[in-house]
Amino acid sequence: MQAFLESLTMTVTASPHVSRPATAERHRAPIAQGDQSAQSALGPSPYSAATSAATSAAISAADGVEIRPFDGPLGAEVLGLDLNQPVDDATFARLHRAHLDHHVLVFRDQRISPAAHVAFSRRWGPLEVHVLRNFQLPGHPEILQVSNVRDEQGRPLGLGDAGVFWHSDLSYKEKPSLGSLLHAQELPAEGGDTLFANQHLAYEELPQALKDAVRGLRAEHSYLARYEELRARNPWRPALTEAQVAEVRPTVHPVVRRHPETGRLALFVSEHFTTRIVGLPEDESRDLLQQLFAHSTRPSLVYRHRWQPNDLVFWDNRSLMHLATGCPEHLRRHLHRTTVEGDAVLG
Ligand SMILES: O=C(O)CCC(=O)C(=O)O
Repeated sequence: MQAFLESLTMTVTASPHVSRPATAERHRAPIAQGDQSAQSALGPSPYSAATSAATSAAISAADGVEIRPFDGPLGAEVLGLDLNQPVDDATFARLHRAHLDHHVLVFRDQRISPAAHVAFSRRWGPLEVHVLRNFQLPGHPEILQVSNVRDEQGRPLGLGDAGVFWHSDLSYKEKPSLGSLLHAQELPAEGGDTLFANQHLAYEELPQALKDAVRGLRAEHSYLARYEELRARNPWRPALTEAQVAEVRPTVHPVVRRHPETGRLALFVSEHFTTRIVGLPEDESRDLLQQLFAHSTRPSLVYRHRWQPNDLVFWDNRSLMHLATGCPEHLRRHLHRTTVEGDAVLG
């Protein structure tokens, strides 16, 4: 294993991609193809970036919804959809296909209520309730407030330091999350971007020897891995009760996971929650994880989301890791997150 670690060379060259939509013309496909894409969305399909990007970008005359892939390693924006209205099955199938192909969907200009956010999120599966109950949106236990805003008594409304380390949501659970939907409520004038890194590409771009070496490995994930470190930085983070600790017991997952819908392989370790590689001596485990963490967040794999008012961003936790870049402390940033339940991780 040591030899593999030494042979892994990392090149950090390109800067993260920002949200430049590819031109609609470049990706536009005939309407009939869009309909076929909708119909084929429910079956497992081998991944094909070129064809699926083209089909999911088709503009359907029926719904007027446009899906524009970004010119980068992941992501697409969705225009012309009002999530206050129910999404019909054909449009939903297109969104589903696009989500599998691009891993992040940015729904622009969604002036929706928390109830509409929850209702749309439920279309993708049952919703999780976060272990830190005190940061729920009152009346909506499925919404976690990601916020640095304080109430009149000075108490934080939400988890102000969510996502300061790269992670995939709820990877510490036996069944980690399928995806998360984050809705902008109040944005800072400066900073506050979110980065997303494509873990399929991270796996595919590993040197072959390392790819083979990590394929059968398993790693432990723990919610507690860096909890005390975060609490030392941010004393407003509550101490966990015994019941909360019991809710987030460490779990073990394959280091390389198979996406349950596309079958595509992805790296599945993160600096936030992964504590060790099972069965390796401590120093080898630490070295290998450090190499994988660095490799999996190389700028060429990353899309930088610069938030616009009322964006609703839906990402696939089975394909990506993400990171909150933070904003100056005196600026307010407030978002609502729902988290869709996923499946046990396949190796
Ligand atoms: O606030 C953000 O930009 C991301 C928050 C995050 O990482 C999370 O909710 O898991």
